[in-house]
Amino acid sequence: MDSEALKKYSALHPKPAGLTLQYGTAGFRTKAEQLDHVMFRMGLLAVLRSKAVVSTIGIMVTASHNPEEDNGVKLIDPLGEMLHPSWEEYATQLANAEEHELQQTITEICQKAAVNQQKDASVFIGRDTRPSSEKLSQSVIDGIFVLGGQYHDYGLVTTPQLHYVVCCQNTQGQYGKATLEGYYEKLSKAFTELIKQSSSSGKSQKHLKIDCANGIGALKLSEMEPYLPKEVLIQLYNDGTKEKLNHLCGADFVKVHQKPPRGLDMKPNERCCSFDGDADRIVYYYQDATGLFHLIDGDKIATLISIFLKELLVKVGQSLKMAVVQTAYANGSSTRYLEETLKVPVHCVKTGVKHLHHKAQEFDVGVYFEANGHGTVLFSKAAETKIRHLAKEEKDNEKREAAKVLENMIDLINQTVGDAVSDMLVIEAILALKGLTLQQWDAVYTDLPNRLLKIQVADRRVIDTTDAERRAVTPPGLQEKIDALVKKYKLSRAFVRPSGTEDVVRIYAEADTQVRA
Ligand code: 16G
Ligand code: ZN
Repeated sequence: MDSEALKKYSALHPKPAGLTLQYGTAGFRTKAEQLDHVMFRMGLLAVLRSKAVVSTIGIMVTASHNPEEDNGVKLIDPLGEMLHPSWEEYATQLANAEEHELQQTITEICQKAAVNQQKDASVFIGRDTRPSSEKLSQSVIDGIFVLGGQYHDYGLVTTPQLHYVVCCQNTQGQYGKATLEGYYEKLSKAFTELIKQSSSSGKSQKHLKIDCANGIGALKLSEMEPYLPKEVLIQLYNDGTKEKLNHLCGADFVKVHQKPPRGLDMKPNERCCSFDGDADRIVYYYQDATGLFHLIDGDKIATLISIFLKELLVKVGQSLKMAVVQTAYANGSSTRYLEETLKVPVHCVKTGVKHLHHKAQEFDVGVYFEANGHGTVLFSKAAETKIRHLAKEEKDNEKREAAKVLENMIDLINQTVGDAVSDMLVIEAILALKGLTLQQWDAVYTDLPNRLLKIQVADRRVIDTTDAERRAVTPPGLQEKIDALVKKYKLSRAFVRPSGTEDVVRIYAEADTQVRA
């Protein structure tokens, strides 16, 4: 390491005095103007991580659904997963080191994490459409450069696209080509194959209105459109040419406020969906004939996908183990439907994609979704091999056809992380194949009335939780009070948890009526 160069470059990206930040659930996230030094240093860290695991590492500049003035950064591990938890601490240390401690901090990380500094480093970079993202990604590049890492700047990409190309690169192309064309080709080919088999071809495919949150989703969907079959009619709204990112629109806005985004004119029973600012979340919705708004959230998406996959798995007749992973926020009706009607095991884990992803890896087919619309499906290597073999070799027609559908689902789903584009195509394919309308899908179960609030307290860390954040262990007496309240109402459930991304405590409650919730 050239310590003079490090000093010189670091001085160009000075840390504001007294500022400390933490690598949280979604990496670093705060006001964009506070992040320049963090970007430079995450460039450094990506090089170290790359040397440590001798693979390409991804680094994404985005603050997802947060306001346009914010920004953030997160690292992507070799197979497209979130950065390994053991390195989150190093990220925090490096971001908070004072200028004169920087070199020493790097040396310490190298020792603790057994980084062989002689190894080559390779980093893939991507960014969202925020005005601050371009300059911040240049700071990332400075960090990579000063430690002698190789890099490829993918420029404007969705978060899931960057996860995808990182995975492709590290699996020698087994997962696909590490380019955006490769991504579009793989997904559109699988999608085209799938909808070929739909009898209601054309009709139910028409008119999907997509609210792109004035973000990257609009750009990338436009790029993808030429690859998609002509029957797919998508109309993009909030494409970022007029309004601000995430402002009164996007998946988070729609989910939190349970109302349509601004800038999308909705007619009764039209199929609509919203992406978030970096296109890793999606929710569907429609307005019924009486003008009532119906949200179809991540829980309903998980249910639709599970119904579809379960039918196929039964048809192929292999004993492949399927499960659904949710968080405490999953509506009680969805859990009950999955367990009792569909007879699929459900597991509850802590909030945050890494926890869901990790749990879902335990099954042959692991479906995971957060209620907020982030989710995907993971297929084990063994399951994938079996399915691909059956799709080719199976003599029984029905079994073989079912295996082919599963094979195309495997290719259509972005298994590295939740992906609004991929999830949208999965949902559209399932609706077409099953000939379902949004209303029919919505009617699979009825959500329990619920309420989600946040409050600011002096110190949110006094609340500690257990049982996948469903019970508070501290402060003493809190859980007993919640239990006493919950006992009074039918079908009720409630929990409090400290947020991992904001200085607030979140309170969730559901019950048989809205008033009781
Ligand atoms: C982050 C998480 C998301 C989670 C949310 C909860 C990732 C990539 N994103 O956005 O999964 O739902 O935080 O935030 O893990 P909270 O802890 O503030 O409730
Ligand atoms: Zn996002």
